[in-house]
Amino acid sequence: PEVPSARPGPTAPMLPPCPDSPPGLVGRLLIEFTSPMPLERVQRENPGVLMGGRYTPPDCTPAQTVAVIIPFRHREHHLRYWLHYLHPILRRQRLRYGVYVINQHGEDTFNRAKLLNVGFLEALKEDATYDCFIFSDVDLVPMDDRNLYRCGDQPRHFAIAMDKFGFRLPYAGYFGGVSGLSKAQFLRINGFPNEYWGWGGEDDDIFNRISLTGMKISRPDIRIGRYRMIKHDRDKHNEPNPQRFTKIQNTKLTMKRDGIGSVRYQVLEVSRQPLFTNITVDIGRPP
Ligand code: UD2
Ligand code: MN
Repeated sequence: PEVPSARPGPTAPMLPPCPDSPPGLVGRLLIEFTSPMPLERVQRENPGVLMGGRYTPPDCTPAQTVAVIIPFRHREHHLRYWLHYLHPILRRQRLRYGVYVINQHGEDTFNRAKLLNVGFLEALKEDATYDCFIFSDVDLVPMDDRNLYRCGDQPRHFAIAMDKFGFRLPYAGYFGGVSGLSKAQFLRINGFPNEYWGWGGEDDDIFNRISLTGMKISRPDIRIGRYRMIKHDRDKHNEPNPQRFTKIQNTKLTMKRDGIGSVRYQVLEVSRQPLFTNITVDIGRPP
């Protein structure tokens, strides 16, 4: 009988695995936030990005599928810079990825970590093959494209040398800004806390969860993990959370009941934009 040809057809191309070190990275990048950044320009400059902010390398098969999750409210002009800088970087890194902006509805107190939990669940509803989750502030842009937005065998902290901290790690247990966990690592720590309303502490709670489950943080070289943060004032309705100092003492007790297994929210809108998927969500308000 006729043996079906193993030759790759136009519908199912057989591409080689993407290389561990992608060729064509440029290294140190010039990042500035002064020139205006219209979305139309960003769209024009990223024709390979599909609706919803999805991308798949044309020339190789990536080992992972990466969901980039951004906690968000009222930061449209930061998002335009983020999209402008990050899409070309992620493309050069040969990632298969999607960008999810998790937009907190209403004007109640902001809750970054809860939004990130929502992002994890909603991204998986969009595409069940996501196996790596990168959680990024909207105002942070890497200054070096060798800082690969991938997951590894330990949770990864990417934003280790920020301009606002003099390009140093502010303290050993710092896990803020941009971090990445595989699906399995995220589930192992019961996701992130839902009960940190307002600014601060949630990143330290996540660090505690990782340590308490016996995992170790992996970080890039300090020369590569450099970031610029777009200068900003503290937002309205994201005042420093006065409970944060006591809460981070109790992660061991709270992480079992408070996390991805207990997150309650209501999705109000999912809209696929040219460069990202916007998910507007009602996450409630502090008790
Ligand atoms: C630091 C950490 C951040 C987080 C936060 C405490 C750095 C670079 N980042 O950020 O990861 O731990 O402290 O909660 O150290 N956001 C909005 N709208 C708002 C408020 C916040 O979109 O009204 C989002 C946005 O993605 C922002 C992020 O939340 O980048 C963190 O808030 P921030 O930028 O005000 O806090 P910052 O810079 O002190
Ligand atoms: Mn910030």
